[in-house]
Amino acid sequence: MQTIEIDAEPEAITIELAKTAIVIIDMQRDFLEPGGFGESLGNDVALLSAAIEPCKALLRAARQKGLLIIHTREGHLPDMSDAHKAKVERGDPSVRIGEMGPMGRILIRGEPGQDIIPALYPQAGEPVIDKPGKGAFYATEFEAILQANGIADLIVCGVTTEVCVHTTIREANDRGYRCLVPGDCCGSYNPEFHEIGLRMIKAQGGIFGWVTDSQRILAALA
Ligand code: TIU
Repeated sequence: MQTIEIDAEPEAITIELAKTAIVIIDMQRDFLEPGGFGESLGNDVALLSAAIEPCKALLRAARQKGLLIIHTREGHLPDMSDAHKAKVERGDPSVRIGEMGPMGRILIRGEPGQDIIPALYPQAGEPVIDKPGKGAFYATEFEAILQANGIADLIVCGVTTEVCVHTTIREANDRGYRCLVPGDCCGSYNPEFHEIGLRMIKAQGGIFGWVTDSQRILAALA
């Protein structure tokens, strides 16, 4: 079983490849492209695009090594029975969850906007978790898949750093999974939240996990 050490903060972390999954959180058109959910909330979606190439490079290396790769998508059933009123009605978005936008109904499963961006599209056999919440564990089969595959550690990428990435890491941390976060594979509509979000993960001796970057993971995988 191959074990590698990855340079990270607050300290290097040693992982077994067979027990590690790459988790790509919500790299969806609804968050990264104009006309989707992210823009409806008043955000500049271009701020997330810097994470695409680092994620792509990491996915390529992980596929070569045979690591388990899991993708998530935030979104709701077409009848919205899994969308809490509090989530749908909050704020003053230009288009609400479930309403029609240029990429179909906002954040609804099966609509073009809810799907993953072409550059990071899942390959056949890679699990895709549709989640109604911010975290990947809530109301999904995510943990069952991790357990069935003997996964102990997660390399967590995606968007947005302080929202769905953070929630997933916090949920994972409470369940005993170690999380390693390559900061350049994540992104936020608010660069300050991105930076502070990463600092929060690795503070206090790695209270939620470890922070690194794609280059350091690629070097360890080479
Ligand atoms: N708005 C925002 O920053 N994020 C979300 O609503 N969902 C995710 O982070 N995926």
